[in-house]
Amino acid sequence: MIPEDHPRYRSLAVREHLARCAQEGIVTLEGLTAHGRGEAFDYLMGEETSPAALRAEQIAAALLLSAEHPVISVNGNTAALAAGLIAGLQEASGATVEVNLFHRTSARMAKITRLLEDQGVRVLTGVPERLLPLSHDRALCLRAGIGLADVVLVPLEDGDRCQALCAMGKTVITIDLNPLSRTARAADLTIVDELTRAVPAITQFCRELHGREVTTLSKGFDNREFLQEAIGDITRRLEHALD
Ligand code: PTJ
Repeated sequence: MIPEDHPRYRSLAVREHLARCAQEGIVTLEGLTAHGRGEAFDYLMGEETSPAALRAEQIAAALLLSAEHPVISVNGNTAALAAGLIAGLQEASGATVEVNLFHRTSARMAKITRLLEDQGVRVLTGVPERLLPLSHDRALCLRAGIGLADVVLVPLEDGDRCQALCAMGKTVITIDLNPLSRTARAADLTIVDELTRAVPAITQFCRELHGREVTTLSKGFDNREFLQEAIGDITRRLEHALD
């Protein structure tokens, strides 16, 4: 039992929740280590949304709203941390939600789909095909989902799928606390923010943005600037860590 007055209560409660999700087979053990890496970068970012991340979240909303076939790709960690938040984003953006796993088994696919549906997400299902040139199972996706997508949101992603999706001409948005990751550098737009802060912010922008704002925001941004600002934020925090 974690006492609510513990200074790291939220972090410990999330870990406990993810450990339970791992026992249930929703999150993998590898997913727990991926979460630890994310936590470390979040610590370095001050565990808050930076102005640059907020701008990226606004652009992400514009990209989703201006897409013909927006898709949100959900893995085990994303479902465990943010199933209800994904429902809100789906409702606000009109995006299709597809489950896509690195450690893919039919049991995990079914459990994650059920968790999402229980939280109100409409999950696209069907017969998966190997539509991406990858040797692992992230290649498996649905023709009417990721196959058709022009804009794909891939939170907590692996670099090679991100590159493969970009090479197919899709606009790829990622949420990744590590601004140095291959995914962060390969994506068209990287939101360097924690998943459960980023998703509600994108949802809110989807509700607020209209017409010309959507068109203007979805053009003419430079992902390197967002990465540079995140690296600058981390560097400044480290320089003043012991002040
Ligand atoms: O459920 P599966 O089988 O599809 O597997 C999912 C994981 C996450 C295990 C898989 O995609 C993976 O191994 O991912 P990586 O390559 O570790 O990349 C995950 C990235 O997400 C890392 O750069 C982490 O820093 C980052 N990250 C982890 N937790 C969060 C995060 N970024 C934002 N918010 C988080 N909560």
